[in-house]
Amino acid sequence: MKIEVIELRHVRMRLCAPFETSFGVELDRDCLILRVDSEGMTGWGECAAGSTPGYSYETTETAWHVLSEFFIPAVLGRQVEEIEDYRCRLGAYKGHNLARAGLEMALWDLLAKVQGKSLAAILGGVVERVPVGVSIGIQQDPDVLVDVVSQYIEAGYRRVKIKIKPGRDVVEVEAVRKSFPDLPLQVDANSAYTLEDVAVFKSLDDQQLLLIEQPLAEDDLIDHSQLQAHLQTPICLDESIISARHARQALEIDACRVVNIKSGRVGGLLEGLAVHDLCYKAGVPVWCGGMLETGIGRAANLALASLPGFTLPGDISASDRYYAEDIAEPRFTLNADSTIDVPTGAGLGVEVVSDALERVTLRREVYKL
Ligand code: NPQ
Ligand code: MG
Repeated sequence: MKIEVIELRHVRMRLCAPFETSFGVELDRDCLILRVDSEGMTGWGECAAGSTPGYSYETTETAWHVLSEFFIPAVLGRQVEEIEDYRCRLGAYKGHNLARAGLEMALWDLLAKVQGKSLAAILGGVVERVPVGVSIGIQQDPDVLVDVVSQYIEAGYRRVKIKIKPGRDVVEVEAVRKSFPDLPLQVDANSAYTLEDVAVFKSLDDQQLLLIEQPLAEDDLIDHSQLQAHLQTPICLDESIISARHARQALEIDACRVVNIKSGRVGGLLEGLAVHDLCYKAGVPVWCGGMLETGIGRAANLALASLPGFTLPGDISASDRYYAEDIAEPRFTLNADSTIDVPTGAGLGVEVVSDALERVTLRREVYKL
C-alpha cells in the first residue's frame, strides 16, 4: 500500500461533564484525528494527546509538531504493507508515543480494511463483548461522589474507578465503600503521591480495592516496588509502562501486579499487543485503559480489549458517558451485563461522520506527495 495522502486535524469535543483528576480539570477534550488514504481506501486514527501536559508530557501541539515534521514525512509516499514497516520508518525517532500511536492506528484501520477483517480479528481477539467500568473524576465532596457513583451503577456499570489526589482519598473511598460494600472498586492517583504517603495507601489497603492505579511518579518503577511490598492490594501501573520492556522490568521487580494497557501510552497497538502477550504469559492480569477517546479511539480500545489476557473490566465506557455528539457512528452503548460489543465491521468498524468531524475541527492540514 502506497501512502498517498495524510490529513491531520486538531479537534475539540465538549465533554458532557467536567472531568477532574489529580492533574487538573478538563471541560473539553482536545485530540488529533488522522486520516490516511491509499489506493482508494481510507484509515482513521486518533492521537490521545490533550491540551495540557497533565497526563503525559505530550500535548496536541507537540504531537502536531512531531507528526507533521517527522512521522508523516517518514511514511508519505512509502509502501506500508504491515505495521512493522511503519515501525521501521520511525525507528530513528524517540518518544512521543501518543503521536506515534495515532498514525499507527490509522494504518491498522487501513490495513485491516484491505484484508476485509475487523481490527479485533487481526489482533487476535477472542470475545464478542468486553466487560467495562466507568472512571469517575474528583467530585466536590464525598456526598456528591457517592451520588455520582450511584448514578453510574444505576446506568449499569458494575465496576467503578474513582480518581484520587492527596487530601481527597481515604475519606472518599470510605464513603463509597460504606454505601456500596460489594462494589468492584478501584482508585487512580495519576502519580500524585510519593513514598512519604505510605500511610494513605495502608488505609486504602483495608478497603477491598481491586487495585491502586499509578500512585507514584510516572517515571518511577523502584519506588512502586517499595510501596507494593507494604500492600496487599495490587498496584496497577498506567503512566509508568511506556513499552513492553518497561512492563517486563516492572514485573521483574514487583513494581505492580496488574497492568493498564493503553495503545497510545506504549506507542501503538503493536506494542500494546507485546505488553499483553508478556503479561498473559506471566499470568498477570491486564485491562484496557481509557483516554476519553472519540468513537475512533474507543473502537480501537474495544478491539484490543477482546484479547484473552484482558481479564479485568476496561475504562471503556459508553459514548454517552463522555460525549453528547461523537464524530463516528455507531455510538457505543452499555449492555445490561456491563459489557460493550466489540465492533465487527472491517478495520475499526466505525464510520466517521464528516459534518460532525468538521464541526469540531479547529485546525486541518493535508499532506500529499
Ligand atoms: C487514566 N483516563 O486512566 C486516564 C487519565 C486521563 C478515563 O481515567 C485529556 C487528556 C483528558 C488525557 C483525562 C481515565 C484526560 C487524559 C483523563 C487522561 O489515567
Ligand atoms: Mg490511569
